[in-house]
Amino acid sequence: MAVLLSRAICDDLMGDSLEQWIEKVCAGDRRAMAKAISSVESRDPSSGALLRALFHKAGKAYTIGITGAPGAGKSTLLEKVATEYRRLGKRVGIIAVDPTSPFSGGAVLGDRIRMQALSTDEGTYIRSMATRGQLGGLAPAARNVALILDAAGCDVVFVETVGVGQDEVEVARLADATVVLLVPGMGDEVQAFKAGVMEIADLFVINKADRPGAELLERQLDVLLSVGEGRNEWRPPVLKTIATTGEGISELCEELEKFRAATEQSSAGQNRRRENTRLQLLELLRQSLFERVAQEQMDPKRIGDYVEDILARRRDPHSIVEEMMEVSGVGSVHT
Ligand SMILES: Nc1nc2c(ncn2[C@@H]2O[C@H](COP(=O)(O)OP(=O)(O)OP(=O)(O)O)[C@@H](O)[C@H]2O)c(=O)[nH]1
Ligand SMILES: [Mg+2]
Repeated sequence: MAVLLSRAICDDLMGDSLEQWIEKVCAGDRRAMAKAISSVESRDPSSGALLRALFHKAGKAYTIGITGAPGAGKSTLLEKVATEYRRLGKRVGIIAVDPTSPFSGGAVLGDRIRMQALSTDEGTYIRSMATRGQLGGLAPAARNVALILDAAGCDVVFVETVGVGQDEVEVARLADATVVLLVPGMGDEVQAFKAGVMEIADLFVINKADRPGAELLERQLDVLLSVGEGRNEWRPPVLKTIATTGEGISELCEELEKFRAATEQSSAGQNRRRENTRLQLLELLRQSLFERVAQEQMDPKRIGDYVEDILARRRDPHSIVEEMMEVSGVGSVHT
């Protein structure tokens, strides 16, 4: 796949200064972008300076989170929506957050991405990200990758996550707009409630509307939404799509643009951006603190010893964490 990074590509850019590298990223140079993303994902020493510089070049992209149950058709839908934005001349970035199977131990790249047509397109950049191994959390990592794509000139950045856990829900929420994908006949309306997904949806999409039960699900959603009506400025629309044929895709794009226009100036939109920024700041602080401690003390052997101590009730976890913080010079938790 063209978007995957190879060691040779990294070496290719080794001669660049940080300034040249940043310049290339902002010019949309794919190799520079790939290197930037890898650098940020592995949190290598150059990533901090890079992110600081890119922050001032970013801020123009419309980020759209799309979440839903495994196999709901997110990737199929995304390919169609992205193609529509490409038709309008927009540059598109796609981050596919790939739930790492505990059995395979690594992300199965490409397997879950049904975007062959787009992967060779000049104006589209697709990147897969593993859920596991993101030191400091998935949401900050995804946010950083989105920032790079934004700085690189992507007008729209999509983040696809499987809506199974809190992490994924958080990732979907970091976007400017969150699309929740449901499919008929899966008891999704109940699932959505459980995962707290109802609250984060700006738009509902009933995909696989060619299947029986789409109207029923639509009615159920309408009832649920009418309960919250009047409380918010924006009532999430419910759209029906058949991602495989492209039915309903242009309507979805229209709604996405409507939402964008509605939230750009509104107080609800401003509140959301403010809340997102607050979360981001706190995440970053948490990540920085974690890494300061982690570098010195996250040795698996040492952690293993602590675990044994706690299991045997020789020590309590609170005082161990206190001690780790103190040794790292972060200070005491209970100051
Ligand atoms: N009948 C029908 N099938 C669909 C539709 N949309 C997607 N599919 C099929 O559903 C399957 C899963 O589609 P994906 O796009 O990979 O779903 P996903 O949500 O991205 O899946 P994960 O990333 O693995 O969670 C594929 O076989 C698609 O062809 C639809 O509207 N109708
Ligand atoms: Mg997918």
